Amino acid sequence: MSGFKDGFLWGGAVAAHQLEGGWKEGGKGISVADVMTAGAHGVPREITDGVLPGKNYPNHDAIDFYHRYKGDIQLFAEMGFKCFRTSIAWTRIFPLGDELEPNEAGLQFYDDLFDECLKHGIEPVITLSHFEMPYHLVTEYGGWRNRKLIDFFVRFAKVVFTRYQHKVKYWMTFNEINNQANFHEDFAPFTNSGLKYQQGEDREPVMFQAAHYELVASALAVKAAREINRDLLVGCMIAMCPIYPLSCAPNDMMMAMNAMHRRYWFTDVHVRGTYPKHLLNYFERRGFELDITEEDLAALKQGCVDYIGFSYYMSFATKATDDNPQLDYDESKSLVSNPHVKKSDWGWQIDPVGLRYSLNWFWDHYQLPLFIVENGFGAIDVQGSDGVVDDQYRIDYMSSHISEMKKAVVEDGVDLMGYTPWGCIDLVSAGTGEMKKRYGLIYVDKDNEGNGTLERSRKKSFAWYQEVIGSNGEKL
Ligand code: P53
Repeated sequence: MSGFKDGFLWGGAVAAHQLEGGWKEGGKGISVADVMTAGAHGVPREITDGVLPGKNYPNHDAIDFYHRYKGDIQLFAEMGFKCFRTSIAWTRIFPLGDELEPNEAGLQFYDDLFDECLKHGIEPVITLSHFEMPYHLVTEYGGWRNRKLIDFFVRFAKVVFTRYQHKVKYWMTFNEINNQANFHEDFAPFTNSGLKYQQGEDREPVMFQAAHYELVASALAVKAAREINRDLLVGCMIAMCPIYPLSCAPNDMMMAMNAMHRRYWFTDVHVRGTYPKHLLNYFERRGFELDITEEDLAALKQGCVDYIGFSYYMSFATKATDDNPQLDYDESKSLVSNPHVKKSDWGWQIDPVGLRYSLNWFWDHYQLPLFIVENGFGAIDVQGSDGVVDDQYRIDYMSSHISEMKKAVVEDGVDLMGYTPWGCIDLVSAGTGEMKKRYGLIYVDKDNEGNGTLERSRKKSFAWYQEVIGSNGEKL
């Protein structure tokens, strides 16, 4: 017996902006992903002021899933997917974000998409906000620094919960809400929260304020889901990169603990509906005056999530330094290379054991069902003379991670709902905007410059994953 429960949700994961394309079709509005150019490893994506002529915006056309989804879902079904995680592009439903009425053409698109999944016995698993909020909410309201965003988000959530309640059971509110712990760079604040910082602005309290409004919005959405239909399950979504101490020096250990506090407090609020005291004390020490009302605190308590969805790609390491006596964590400065693990071509540390550790960490802290909603290996794939990508490295990555995940379930007793590897079909990288950083089990013929036939083909990993699912995780 493999230890994975009956009905274990094997599948794959994507996000609307990274594969759909059709950026102006069906009345869709411009999202934050539509104003980001292509970058590369070490070259950040440029966030432009609106859509400018002559720039390369890879998300505009992506892999044209908007028109090709039927064929793609057919391929997922062939692999045996039990579920498919994608997001609803907020801008298809509310093109500007602040309208009172939704856009019917957008709603119809997702009706058709979910029907197509269900026809093949594939359960949709849906993220509400995955790096694709309406750009209008950035220019008119300053993104999530504005309390008004709570109402706009909750309206969006209620519309889609109501519309799809009989087609979609599993939901998540904000994708990788904790990426913005890395607030010194521009990418995470913008993709998470539509934040653009002024020159010289103190970024940290702005991030905490935006995150607070999101957590309140998330809680209100959870509450609304329960009122609409008791059967809906709503989770949070956390980017889990466990942070190890570089050594067993006591201060390195404390540094790692503080780093975990500063990156994962979001989960405490989602799960327990209260702020951890260490964070409130930190706000006080730093003199941050945040707009957190009694009403907000009551809302947080009423909207605790049903499960914890998380991504896992890599682990981090940190150490104490003399210039940081308080052992404060600053993600842009505090991370060090771990000499015990290898790295991908994009510098992501490959650590399958870290997945078992992460599963146990979440389970020990929260005792809520867990769902691995992203995991995978971004690599440069080359088609062989027969047209097939021999991606043994991806099989090795996934198989070693699934094997650790199995230990967490069978030996450690963690309650795991499912596993949906990221980018099950090649798509646009979020971090770099490249096509070249591929995760798929299905190859898509398109390059960084946008050339290619968009034809789909099965990689070696396709048949491998089909066997994994077919054997419920026995054959790795
Ligand atoms: P890309 C950073 C760290 C961990 C996960 O990432 C991250 C990021 C942001 O880049 O993002 C998630 O495409 C995210 C997906 C994304 C995937 O990981 O940069 O939820 O949208 O595509 C992989 O290689």
